[in-house]
Amino acid sequence: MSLDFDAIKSNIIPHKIEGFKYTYGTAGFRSKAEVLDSVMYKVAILATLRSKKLNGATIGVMITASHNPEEDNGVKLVDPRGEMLEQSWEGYATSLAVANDGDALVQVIEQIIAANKIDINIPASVIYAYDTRPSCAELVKCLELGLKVSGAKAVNHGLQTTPILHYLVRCINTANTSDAYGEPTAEGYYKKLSEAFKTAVKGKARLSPLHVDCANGVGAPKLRELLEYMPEDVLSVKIVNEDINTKGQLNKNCGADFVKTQQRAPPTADIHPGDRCCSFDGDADRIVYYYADKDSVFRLLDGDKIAGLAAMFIMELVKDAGIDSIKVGVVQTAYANGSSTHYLTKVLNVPVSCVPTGVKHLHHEAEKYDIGVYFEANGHGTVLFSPTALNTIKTSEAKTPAQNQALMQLRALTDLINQTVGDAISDMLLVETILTNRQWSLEEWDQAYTDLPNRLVKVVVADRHIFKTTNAERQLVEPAGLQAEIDANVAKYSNGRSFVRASGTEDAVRVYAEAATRSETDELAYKIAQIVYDRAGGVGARPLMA
Ligand code: 16G
Ligand code: MG
Repeated sequence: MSLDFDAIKSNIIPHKIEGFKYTYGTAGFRSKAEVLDSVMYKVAILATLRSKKLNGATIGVMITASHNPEEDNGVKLVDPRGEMLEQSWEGYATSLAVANDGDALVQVIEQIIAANKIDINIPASVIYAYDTRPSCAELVKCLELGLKVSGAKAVNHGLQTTPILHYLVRCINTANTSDAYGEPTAEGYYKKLSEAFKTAVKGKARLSPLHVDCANGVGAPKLRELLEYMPEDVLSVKIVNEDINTKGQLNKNCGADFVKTQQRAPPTADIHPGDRCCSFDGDADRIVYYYADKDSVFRLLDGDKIAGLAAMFIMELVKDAGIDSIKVGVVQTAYANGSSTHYLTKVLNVPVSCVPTGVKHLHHEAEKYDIGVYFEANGHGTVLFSPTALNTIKTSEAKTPAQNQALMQLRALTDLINQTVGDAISDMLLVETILTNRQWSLEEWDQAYTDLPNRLVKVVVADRHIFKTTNAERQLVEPAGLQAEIDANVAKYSNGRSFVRASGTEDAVRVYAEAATRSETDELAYKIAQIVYDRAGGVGARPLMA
C-alpha cells in the first residue's frame, strides 16, 4: 500500500483560477465552491498521509461550508478521536493546496513524509461525508480521485451533519476498546441519543412542541431520521425550513447564524409568545434558542445562555450524586457576553477560562476540567467528560434514591452529549432534557441573567494580518498604541468592554463592543471601528453608525 507518485502526479486537478490564495484556516478550506476542485484532491492525499502517520487510524473528511451561502463550499479533516485536525498539520494542508503541478505536489508530499517519519507502507483509512450543497457532488468526485490515487481504503457515508461524521470517526477508531464510543452508523447515533434522552426525562411531563429551524440544510433530514426513534409523547418537534431541494434556500434568511447576527427570528417562522424555538446552522453543528416574550419582543438564548444552563444543571447533578470531587469548568471566548461571565463566576461560582476564537481552542481547554462545558456565543459548543469523570460517574454507588436519580441522569448525559464536537441535535436534546426536568419555559431559563447590549462591526483594512492580539484576543499588541486608545474610550462607558481582532474566515477586522445601554454600545462600537479604520489602513467607506 505504498504511494504511487506517478498516479498522484498525472491525475492532479489544476487550480481553476490562477492566483487564488488557499489557506486551511479555523474552519478548514472555505471559499466559493468553484475554486475547490483542486483542493479536494489534495485534501484526500493529506487525509491518507495523516492516517498512515497514525498507524492506519481512520480519518474523516467533511465537505461543507456550514452557515455560508449556498454557492460556497469547504472541507475539513477530522482526527481519529473525532476532533479537528491537529493544528500542526494545518500548514501542510495549505502547502498541498498551493502546489499546482505534479512535481510541486510530490515535493510537498515528500516533505510531509520526511518531517513526520511516515511509513508509507501502512494502509490508510478515510471516511467522508457532505452536506446538501449542490456543489458537493462534483467536489466529492475530486476527493474520491485523490483517495484512489493515494491508495486509501475509503468509505462514503453520504449526506451527514458535520457532528455525525465526527461521531462516526470516533466510533470506528474506538471499536472493540474499553472506551468504544458507539455503533459506527447514523442509526447507531440516533439510537444512542434517543435512548439517553428517554432516560434523562423519564417521569417528567413532556413540554410543548419545539419549533426547529433547520436552515434548509442537512439538519432537516437528519433530525427527521432521529425523530423516528423518538416517540411523540417523549419529544414533540415541528420542523421549519427543511427545503433542501430548492436552489438557493440553504441558510437564506434562516438558520443559527442569521438569528444570532440579525437578532431576530427567521421571517418564515411564525412565532407566538410562549413558543419554544431554535435554529440550527447549515451543517447542524451550531444551535441557538429564542422566543417572543409576552409583548412579542424577540429574545435570544445563545451559546452563552446554553453554557450557563448546562453548567447549572450538571453542577447540581454532581452535587446531588455525591461526587463533588468532580470539578466542572466553563470555557468561553472574548465574544461571551459580560453578563454571562458574571453569572458563571459570581452566581454559579464555576471556574471560567477564556480562549481565542475557534472550536479547537475551546475544545482543548475544556479537556483540562473533569467536566468541561464549552460554548461560543454563536451557538457552537458541547460538554466534555474526562476519563476520570466518566469512571466516577459509571462506578459510583448511590446511597440514597436521590443520589441514584442524579447518577442515572449523569450517565444518560454522557451518552446524550456528543463528546467529539458541538452538535446542534445533541445540544438541542441537552437543553430539552434540562427544561423538561425543570418544567421551564424559555422565559424562565432566560431569567438567569440579562445580556448586556452588544454590537459587532466589521472593518475592512489594507492588511488585517498586522493585527496581533494577546490575552485570548482581548487586547491588541499591534498595531502599537491602538489598545491604549481603545482603553481610553472604553473607560468612558459604564460596563463598557471592547476588543478588536482579525477575522480568521474573512478578509476583515472585527470590532466587538458592549456597554450598559443600546445607544452607548453602538456609540462605543462605531467609535472603536473608526479608530481602527483611521489608524490601520481602512479600505472603502469609513464605518458610520446607521
Ligand atoms: C470558524 C470557527 C468558529 C468561529 C468562527 C469565527 C470552527 C469549526 N469554526 O467558523 O468556531 O466562531 O470561525 O469566525 O472552529 P471569524 O474568525 O471570522 O470571526
Ligand atoms: Mg456549522
